[in-house]
Amino acid sequence: MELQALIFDVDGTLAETERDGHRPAFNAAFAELGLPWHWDAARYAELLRVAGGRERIRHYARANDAARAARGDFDALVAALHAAKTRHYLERVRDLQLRPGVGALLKAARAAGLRLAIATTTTPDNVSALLRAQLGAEAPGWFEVIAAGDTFGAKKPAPDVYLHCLARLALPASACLAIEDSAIGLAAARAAGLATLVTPSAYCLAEDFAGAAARLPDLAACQPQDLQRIHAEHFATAN
Ligand code: XBP
Ligand code: MG
Repeated sequence: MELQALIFDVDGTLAETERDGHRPAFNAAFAELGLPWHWDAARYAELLRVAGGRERIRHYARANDAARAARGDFDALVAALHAAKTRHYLERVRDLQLRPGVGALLKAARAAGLRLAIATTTTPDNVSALLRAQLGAEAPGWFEVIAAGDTFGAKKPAPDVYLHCLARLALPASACLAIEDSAIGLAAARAAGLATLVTPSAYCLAEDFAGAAARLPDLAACQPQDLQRIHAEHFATAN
């Protein structure tokens, strides 16, 4: 089937948000709330296997600060940390830069008549703030579907957010191409039946991307026709 829509991941795919936004924001929140926690780059790369900020905090605390995680006020602490983290992230969003080729590809895809969607596990406000800050106030409107956060079922690597996008687009997976940066993102897209182009982000370079339709260092010089070729070759090989 002909390629009709692109479904973009956000964190790590549109920009190096994990390295330049989320990790510093988590650490700022830990400091603000007086916790003796700090996530360095190596630790954070491991923690990225757990999607979602609240889930990541819980996972880390259970493994590294079990006494605190067992306290009755732990849920309230996670909520307060995540709210502080989101505030710190939003303060940084203007300083983030899109990865090479992202802005040009979005514009070229629109001009070529491809439909656009977003499938991400991050907080919805983070997505619209990034799009507005880096692409202009009208940019969120370029996407027919922005599926973000935890309202669509299980987070990546579960396929739920992609299945939601496909349902809202009213397209079969075979008419779409997902663009991801991480192994859990690839797993989510593949579980939804999508051909997936991977452009690994800084913390995901060593991950296993078996099953990807293609792997590129970034989207620089990537044109809609390149995506059409990747999509067609994937389904030609799969059938
Ligand atoms: C990546 C993530 C996100 C962010 C944190 O999402 O795992 O959880 O690291 O975001 P994706 P929140 O690659 O799907 O865009 O703190 O807002 O949950
Ligand atoms: Mg990602």
